Amino acid sequence: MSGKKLILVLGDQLSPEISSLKAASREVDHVLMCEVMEEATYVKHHKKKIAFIFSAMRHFAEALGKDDWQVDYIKLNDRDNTGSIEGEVERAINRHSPEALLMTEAGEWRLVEKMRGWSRKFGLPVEILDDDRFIATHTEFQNWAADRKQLRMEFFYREMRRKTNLLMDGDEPEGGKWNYDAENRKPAENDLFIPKPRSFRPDDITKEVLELVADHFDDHFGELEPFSFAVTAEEANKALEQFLEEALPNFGDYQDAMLENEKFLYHSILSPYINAGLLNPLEVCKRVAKEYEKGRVPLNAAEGYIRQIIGWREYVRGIYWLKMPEYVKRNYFEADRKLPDFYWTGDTDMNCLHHAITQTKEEAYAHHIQRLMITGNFAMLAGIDPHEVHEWYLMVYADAYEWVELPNTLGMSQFGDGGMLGSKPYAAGGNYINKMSDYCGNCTYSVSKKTGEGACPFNSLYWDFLVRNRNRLKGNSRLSRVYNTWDRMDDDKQKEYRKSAKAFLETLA
Ligand code: FAD
Ligand code: DLZ
Ligand code: SF4
Repeated sequence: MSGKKLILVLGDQLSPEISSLKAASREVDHVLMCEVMEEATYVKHHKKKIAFIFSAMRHFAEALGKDDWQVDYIKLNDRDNTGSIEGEVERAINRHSPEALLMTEAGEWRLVEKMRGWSRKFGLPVEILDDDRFIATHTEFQNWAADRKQLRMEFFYREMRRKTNLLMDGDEPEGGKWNYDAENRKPAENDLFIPKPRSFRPDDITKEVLELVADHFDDHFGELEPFSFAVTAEEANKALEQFLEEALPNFGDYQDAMLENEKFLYHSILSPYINAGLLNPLEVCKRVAKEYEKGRVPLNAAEGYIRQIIGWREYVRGIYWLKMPEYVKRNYFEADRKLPDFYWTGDTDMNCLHHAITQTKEEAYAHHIQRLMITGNFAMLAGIDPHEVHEWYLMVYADAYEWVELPNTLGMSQFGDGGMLGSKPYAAGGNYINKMSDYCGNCTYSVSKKTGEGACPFNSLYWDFLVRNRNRLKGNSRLSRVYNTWDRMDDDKQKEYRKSAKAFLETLA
């Protein structure tokens, strides 16, 4: 395409190497970036998430301007802002009369669908380029998935290791094994030294955004301040450097651990930056591999971290584009209970849920095991409508975009797709939570009590979930031992479990 183009850059495409900018000319073309109500409210995102995106967008537009790009930046409160990306594209077309529109594919299906209609709507050629921040293209994932009965992450991950050559020793995986997860399940002790993630003081741009968000999104979930996110690539790189130095060596060992007073443990807290474009995922993995090569971190930490990015992250995106749009409607267990109010307040006597939700309100962050085994596990055991659960996760986390959030929530955590992502539901009673955390020691409920007054609700909900859904799960060989245990229980004990679960579920209504 030759002639003047309009380049649309979205709020999660904040990278100078994004494919749309690589294909554009800073002398001839115009870049459009816009803060719009529609994106901030199609679900009511956490206040911190909106502030992070808007501030990162403003800093990125400023950097592009300094780099001689011609940028139209539309602020949320600009007088003529139409409130939607489509409306802003139309206004920019009227201002600049471009001969074509150019953009990198949006991350979410709903926006891509809209963009597909723009050529007809605006009477212009529209070119949508692949998002090459990802390692696998849609076609590569489709080819990998074709003819496979089971789409297991582990096998896809090996392909990505070969493609990127990360932690490879010729054709073989470094150290002889592809996956060191078995070494990564240590519970954390309270006396461990745990570093704090890097935090950043708001500059004038961020301060202006914080005021804007306070004015316009007061009724959204979450606490806006204190706000300490990185909002530029330079700051995000500082956060990465600190993670590599201080937390990565222990990342593997304590990946599944939870501590009441440690919100971040040895996690990287880089997902908002990677997903928005401030950090490039492959570059992050190369830095991690280098730390291993230099002997500064053990293999289980480096491999575990790299697997999360080139394995899980790429794999969930592949599933999303393979299965949308019908994927979002899946509800394997036909669960229909409403999301309990305490998901919005954190106000519950269940100490594990209280902590995971309160920190989500404060930080727009919870780590993977909190998302999977506390809030996710509870929602599945209690039979909450997975669509409500999905919307909650999409709203409350600073790193949440549907392409990554939906397969993780509906698939991995709720088993709503019937087992595409996981070979069995991630269901667990109080014992698991007690083993991996220190939550139970300060809980009103007793984790060792199985039923009746004061018993940990996870214990009875676990069995109730399995029994309620037996017809749907009985063919799963990985659950046969669990069902055998249930069948060997005496009648009275079984009844007690069901009665306790029923009584508890009634309190949720
Ligand atoms: P670390 O533990 O330091 O992991 C390193 C990086 O690996 C992350 O930054 C992330 O980029 C990647 N990663 C790890 N696990 C996954 C995964 N399962 N899927 C994709 N990438 C992964 N992640 C999101 O980025 N956005 C979401 O909206 C999101 N929703 C989730 C919902 C549920 C129910 C669950 C169980 C997980 C979800 N995840 C999501 C995955 C994971 O929980 C987050 O990526 C992680 O907690 C981010 O924190 P971190 O950067 O400290 O991660
Ligand atoms: C998440 C988000 C928010 C809150 N606001 C904007 C915005 O005002 N303008 C914009 O271009 N992008 C925003 N985003 C990110 C988009 O929602 C994201 O690009 C799509 O969900 C596709 O992943
Ligand atoms: Fe959570 Fe049960 Fe432990 Fe309380 S006792 S913290 S409800 S697992």
